[in-house]
Amino acid sequence: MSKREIEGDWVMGWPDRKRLELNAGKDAEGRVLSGRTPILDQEGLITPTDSSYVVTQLDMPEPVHPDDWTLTLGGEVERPLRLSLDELRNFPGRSVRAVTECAGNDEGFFDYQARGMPKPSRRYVPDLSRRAAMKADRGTPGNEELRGEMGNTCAMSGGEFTGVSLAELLAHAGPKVGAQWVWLEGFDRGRPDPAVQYRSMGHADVAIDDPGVIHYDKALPLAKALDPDTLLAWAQNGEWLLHVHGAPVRCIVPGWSGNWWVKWLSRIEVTREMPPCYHQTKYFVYGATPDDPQKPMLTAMGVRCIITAPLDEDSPLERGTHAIRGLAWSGMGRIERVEVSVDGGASWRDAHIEAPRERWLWVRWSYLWEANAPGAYRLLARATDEKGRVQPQTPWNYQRKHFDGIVPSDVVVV
Ligand SMILES: Nc1nc2c(c(=O)[nH]1)N[C@H]1C(S)=C(S)[C@@H](COP(=O)(O)O)O[C@H]1N2
Ligand SMILES: [Mo]
Repeated sequence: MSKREIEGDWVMGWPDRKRLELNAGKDAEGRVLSGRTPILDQEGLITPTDSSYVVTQLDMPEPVHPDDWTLTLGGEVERPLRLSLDELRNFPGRSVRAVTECAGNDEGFFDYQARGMPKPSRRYVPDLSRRAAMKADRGTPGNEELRGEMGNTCAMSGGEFTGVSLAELLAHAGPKVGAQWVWLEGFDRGRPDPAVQYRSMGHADVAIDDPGVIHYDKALPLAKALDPDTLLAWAQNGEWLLHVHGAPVRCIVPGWSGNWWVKWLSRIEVTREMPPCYHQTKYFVYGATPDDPQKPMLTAMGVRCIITAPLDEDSPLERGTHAIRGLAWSGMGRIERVEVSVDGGASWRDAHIEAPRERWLWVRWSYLWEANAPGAYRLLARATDEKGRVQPQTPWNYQRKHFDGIVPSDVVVV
């Protein structure tokens, strides 16, 4: 071993580089209630499970032993099902690699672009333990407090999920003519915390709905439920699903924001009409203002492209060659193109996209920049997906969901 020790962690008894670390919010017993991915430190495409972000809208449920778990599938079907985990695992399996992204991820960048607020940084994430404590005492934050609140960021991770296609189960059960929705329910319960919605609005001076104590539920339109990549998964990254990620079984809905990926799944019901799920009709909706009569539910994400280096805080940069690097992904499939501008958008060049380019996973991209003249530079990156969509796709909305704008890196070369 060389005399110089690596500054980092000890792994398997040897000095090693620092491992990724989840930024976590914990309860008094040290149990994780929420977490954010250290995305700037991630190498490769798959986020290690321990560093994958964690979001829970209601109360974290008690774990259910896999042998005691059952899934029911009923409603508008010819043959209702009741399955144990072993029975579910006997259906033809499938693995999908996909990005999970919370609908409210990067919400602070909306304020930066639309309202001239300071630019957030993915290096600094909110104090999640403070938020967990706030959630526990159900306090409603005041407007002042919310203005000082840092927006949600780093609520995104890439993973490989293993399970069965929901379509296989539905085919077995036989949806009746007229069936339109597949209603998915988790066994977690709780009363939605008003602070969560106030934070996503950035102010607390409007009345919001209180549905009381509910199960977390979502109803997928039949077409998305029948997409073969929509899974019921029991494994993530080669291991059984962790409790915080919805064990024993959760839903995987590639391309659609995290709120569709129902965790702790226990009940499926096929219906003709959309059931009035709170997290589908009141929260996780678009709309220009809180009283906008048009509040469509969120579905597919827009087109995302983020610069991971260099960031504003890496400035000043030495003159010379710099790799501009980042990640790009889309809610509607494969990334076909990434372009970079080093002159604030006056001209664009193609970046190199690293293989593989999977349909639902992000891609890594890079561009070698010859920064030979001192000065201030505005670096931009934008992506195009297989549907020809270029970012941004999602306009400002009052809960600041699905941000997919182009965020510059402003750097100085000396
Ligand atoms: N049962 C249940 N499923 C849920 C939630 C929840 O509160 N309860 N939160 C949703 C939200 S808003 C997100 S962003 C994702 C987060 O998944 P993760 O914690 O595995 O990253 O789970 C979704 N599935
Ligand atoms: Mo979310």
